[in-house]
Amino acid sequence: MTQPQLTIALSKGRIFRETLPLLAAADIVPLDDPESSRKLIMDTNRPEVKLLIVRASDVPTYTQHGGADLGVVGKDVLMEHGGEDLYELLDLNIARCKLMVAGDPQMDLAPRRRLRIATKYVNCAREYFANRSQQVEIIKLYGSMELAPLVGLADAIVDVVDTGNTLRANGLEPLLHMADISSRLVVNKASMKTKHTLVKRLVEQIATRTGNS
Ligand code: PRT
Ligand code: MG
Repeated sequence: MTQPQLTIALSKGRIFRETLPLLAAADIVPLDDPESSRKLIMDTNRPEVKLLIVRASDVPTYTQHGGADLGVVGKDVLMEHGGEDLYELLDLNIARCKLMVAGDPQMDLAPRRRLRIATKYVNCAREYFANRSQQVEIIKLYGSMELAPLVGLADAIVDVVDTGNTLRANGLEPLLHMADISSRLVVNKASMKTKHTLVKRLVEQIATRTGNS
């Protein structure tokens, strides 16, 4: 009998790098390096396990529709996506950062003020400011958010912050803490049923490295 395949979607860069030791705990070692290879489907030492290299923001979409069984994705991306048809299996405790409102340190953020917020996290921003009962106009951007307040496109931004160096280099400061972020292992609901044994074993093995076991 042939074993079912298990596919895991993840993005290259920091998530790939920080996921490697966790996969190794499950005896999964990629046979290529996504930084040098152009392959989008990567073989591993385990013939039944493949890694799919996708944009960070596409991981929930691939996984939700069964393009991948599992995904490794930042909680920021997951919250923004909504996570329909996905189960969150594990907090992997990697690629940690914070989702913040940032802007000029002199900025008046009082809830009575109507703000223009530039962000790629449109849904997260809308929900956060609604909970503060603050009126906002959201301007969707795909990158270089820090530029928006500098040229008067927005009063403030919503973005993930690690060291804060990128903000400071542009004269901005983190102002309001929205959420602590780390990457999560997600599974599509159908795969959870049909590949339960494989998924369960993988989760147990990875959990020994994440402090979840
Ligand atoms: O780059 P691309 O547009 O393809 O996608 P992406 O930016 O979403 O992917 P990637 O690999 O950059 O980030 C993947 C995940 O890593 C995010 O979804 C977060 O969960 C997590 N993460 C952790 C971060 C950071 N730390 C981080 N610092 N994601 C982005 N950043 C950015 C930050 O916004 C700033 O522009 O990195 C820059 C440096 O941060 P500072 O604060 O250290 O200066
Ligand atoms: Mg990036």
